[in-house]
Amino acid sequence: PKQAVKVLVTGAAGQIGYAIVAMIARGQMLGPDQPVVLHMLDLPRAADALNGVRMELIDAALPLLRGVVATSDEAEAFKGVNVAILIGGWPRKEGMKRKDLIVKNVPIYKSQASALQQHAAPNCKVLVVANPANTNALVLKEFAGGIPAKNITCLTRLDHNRALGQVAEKLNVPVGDVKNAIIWGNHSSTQFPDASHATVRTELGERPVKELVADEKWLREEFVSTVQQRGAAVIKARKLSSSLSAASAACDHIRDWVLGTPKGTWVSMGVCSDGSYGIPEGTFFSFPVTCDKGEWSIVQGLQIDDFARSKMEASASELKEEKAVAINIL
Ligand code: NAX
Repeated sequence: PKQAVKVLVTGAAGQIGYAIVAMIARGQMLGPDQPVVLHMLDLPRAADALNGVRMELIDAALPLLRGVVATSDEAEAFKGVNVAILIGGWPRKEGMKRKDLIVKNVPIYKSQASALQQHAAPNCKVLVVANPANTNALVLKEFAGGIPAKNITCLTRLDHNRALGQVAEKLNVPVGDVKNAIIWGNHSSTQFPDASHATVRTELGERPVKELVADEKWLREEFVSTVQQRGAAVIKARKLSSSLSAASAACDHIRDWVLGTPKGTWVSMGVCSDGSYGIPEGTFFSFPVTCDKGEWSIVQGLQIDDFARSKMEASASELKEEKAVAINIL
């Protein structure tokens, strides 16, 4: 029998937290035969709600779930964890600028970096979901010295999945037949959703989305803006931000990282740049990656035209500005 993996979810009393803990305990993140122990962290003011989530997890009688820790103590929450999904943070309120969001969240991520370094398993894999996700990941890297930079990532898989979904809707094909979209850059409205390398499985083999859509304007304009603005559209419709899709994407991200991407398929992950595609080293940027044996690597050699280049540069320069704001307050 496999040993249980300890998975930390921060902000576990929140919306995404509520959706993701059940997914993890049902094997959607680490596989259907992998037992887990859930560590859930939230603020003291959410302690009652968190305890309610703990009770529901027990009541769901989930066979893979081998234990639940519900706490507002960072040290206890991070103790020995192998996977950390960091969702907790200061939420964006109406009228709040991106800069204010950075100012509120950077100190939280500095504190969590030291908890991570002191208490987590040394090979812990970290996924930052909380916004500003890329900059929070950068802060973690800077302040969690003991954890290798390659173990720290941020979530752009939701944007990636949204891109696959838009192509599937446009072509009226099952989303499972669409692959190799790319999200480049920041998890923000400057991200560049790129379908120029994506393909669809057809009876005649794999065909480029570019050819099947045959509408350059849709691919460069409507597709890009729909994916960029999808989060806002969900808020408008639901009066709440994306949560089930965010939780599902976080499971996809960790599952592919740990268990590997299928041959010929890549996914988007926010990772620390090694200078690939001219993106400054050390920037947390979303790239196409493949994963094998628990390690991601950036897909190399894709053609980047002037249109793509300018979009990637705009997102990289926004990340540079976010970094400057973060450094200023640290
Ligand atoms: P909620 O406000 O429902 O939940 C956040 C939870 O975090 C709350 O329970 C709060 O008490 C807790 N929290 C706050 N500070 C904490 C701390 N220092 N330690 C532990 N817990 C803390 O937000 P929710 O809708 O679940 O969204 C969570 C985060 O995900 C937000 O930052 C949001 O912007 C971000 N998102 C990121 C996405 C991505 O693709 N990267 C998409 C979805 C989502 O918008």
